[in-house]
Amino acid sequence: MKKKIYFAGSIRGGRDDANLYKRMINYLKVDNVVLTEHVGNDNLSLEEQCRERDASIYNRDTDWLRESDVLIGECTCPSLGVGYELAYAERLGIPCHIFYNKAKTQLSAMLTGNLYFKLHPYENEDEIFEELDKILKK
Ligand code: 6K6
Repeated sequence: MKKKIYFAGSIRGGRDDANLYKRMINYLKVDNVVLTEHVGNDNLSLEEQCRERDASIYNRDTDWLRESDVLIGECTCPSLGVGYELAYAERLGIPCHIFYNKAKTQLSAMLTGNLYFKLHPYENEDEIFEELDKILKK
C-alpha cells in the first residue's frame, strides 16, 4: 500500500538544498505518493509575500499534512515553515523523520530535544536513502 508522504524542506528559509530535496522526493515517489513535490522544484519562484496567496498555501499545506501518513523533513537549511510543519504534525500524531547533514548544521534543541521526532543525522547522501528504505520498509 502506497504511503502518503509530506516532504518538508526550506523555501523562504533558503534554497541551497533544493536539488537534494528533489533527489529525495524522486526516490520516495517510486513507491509512494509525495504530496509536496513542489518543495524540490528548482524553478520555484520566491515570490513576494502576499497575504491572500500565502493563506491559500497555508490552507493547502495543512490539508495535506492532515491527510499524510508520515512527514519526512530535510532540515539542514533552517526554515521557520518546516519547524511549524513539524510541530503541526506532532500535534496530529503523524510520525516525523528529520534528516540533517551533521557537518553543515547544528539542529535546534527544540527538535533534537523532542523525543517524539526521529532524527537521522548523516554525513553522506547515500546514508539518506538507506534510512528512507528502513523507514518505508523496502
Ligand atoms: C515560493 C516562494 C514563496 O512562496 C512560494 C510558494 N510557496 C509555497 N508553496 C508550498 N508550500 C510552501 C510554500 N512556502 C512554504 N511552504 C511550506 O513550508 C512547504 O511545505 C515547506 O516544507 C515549508 C517551507 O517553509 P519556509 O519558511 O522555508 O518557506
